[in-house]
Amino acid sequence: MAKHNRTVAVAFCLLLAAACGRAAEQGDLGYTPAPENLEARQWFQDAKFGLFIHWGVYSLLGRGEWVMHVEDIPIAEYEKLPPQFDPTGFDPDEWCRMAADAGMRYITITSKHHDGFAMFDSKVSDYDIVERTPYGRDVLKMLAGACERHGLKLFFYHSQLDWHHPDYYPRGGSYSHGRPESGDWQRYLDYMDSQLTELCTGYGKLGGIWFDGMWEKPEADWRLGRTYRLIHRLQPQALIGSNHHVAPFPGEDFQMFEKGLPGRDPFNKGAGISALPLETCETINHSWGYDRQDHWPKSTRELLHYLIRAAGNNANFLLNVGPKPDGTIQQDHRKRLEAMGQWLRKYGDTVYGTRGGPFAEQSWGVSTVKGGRVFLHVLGPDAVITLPEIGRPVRSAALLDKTPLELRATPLGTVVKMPENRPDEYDTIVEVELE
Ligand code: H79
Repeated sequence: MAKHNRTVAVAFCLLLAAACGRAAEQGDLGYTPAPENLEARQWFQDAKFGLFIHWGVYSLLGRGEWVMHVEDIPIAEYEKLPPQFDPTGFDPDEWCRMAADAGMRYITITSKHHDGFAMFDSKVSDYDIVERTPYGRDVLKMLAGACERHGLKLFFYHSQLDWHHPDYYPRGGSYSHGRPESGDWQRYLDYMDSQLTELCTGYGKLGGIWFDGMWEKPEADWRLGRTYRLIHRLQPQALIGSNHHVAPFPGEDFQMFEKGLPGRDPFNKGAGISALPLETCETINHSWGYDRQDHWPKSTRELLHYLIRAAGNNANFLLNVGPKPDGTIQQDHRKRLEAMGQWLRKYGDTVYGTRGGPFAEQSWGVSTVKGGRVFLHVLGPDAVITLPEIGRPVRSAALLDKTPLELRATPLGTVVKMPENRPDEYDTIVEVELE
């Protein structure tokens, strides 16, 4: 008996040690989100729609934010860009008005992209907008003030990958033109933590931090636990997410997907779909940073359907614009955002504050649910739609103006007859009552 107990105790210790080892690797033992953080997660899930902004000195070239890597531009050449960056047309209130009119509830903007250039007044580096550009102003601070005035929350996109900092070493697979074959990784992480401290202390209450770039060195020690604890200590309500394409690590508060609905994004490395709030991001045209050759924006219909499908899949939609180097936003992109806002003013009730509905996505569209009300979003011209069996019979179905729709129970599920005249060109919304 004693021997058996010892065996059990040893086995338990081994298990515990293994579990601790795994958690220690990720640098965080038992993350418990603060009450403010849990509340912010609810807010985030209710908010549903945000504006993503990729803006930096790369915008000057108009060939996307990856131009330094794609054209293999030497650092000394790239450093000639900041002295040309003078966005005299930048009006943060105008950006916020545009976002709010589009029905967006938050903005996520690049504080630093892979090129390493800080779009804010950093004291731990001189490679920043205040010290290197003729404009000389902290655009993030200006935007933070405007967000406050327009009731929008502000998130910072921050690249962990850095093509400029000498201590970003060992490097990953991207840009390396003539960079030194040495560098102090821990010192780089200290630098990143210092910049994050600046971002978490000088810009008011943040919505969160949106990390990107650790996918380049998935095996490296990123000291995630330490960095995440720092952010959570300074800004308990700030939501941390990271675009690493794998399952969320402890300390993260939402899970994101790039260019695809949850689990269907092209970069997915078996990330699964976690119980955290979800967000998917996409561009209006084909580029994140300004691309002056890309005149092919997605249609309002396609963008609205993306938002609605995201909601039906229990996720937020973070839709990107890449402002021009002068700080203005392309007219054709603005027009689409305006149209989305018009639609949301009519039908937002079936999107904001909802969660993914009881019917999984079907060929006809998606469902959302809010306080027991179930909405079907029929996105195609289907004459009839079939609701799969979910163990709760469908009692009735009606358009939002209460026009009842005919139902028929079949072995495949409940068939709903769609009206001949559709009240809306993008989405026929049907409210169903379940038993
Ligand atoms: O910030 C945006 C992108 O810059 C970043 N994540 C989003 C949110 C991102 N990092 N990596 N990727 C996206 C995918 C990389 C695509 C690439 Fe390419 C293919 C890089 C080089 C070849 C596409 C084509 C981008 C530049 C050329």
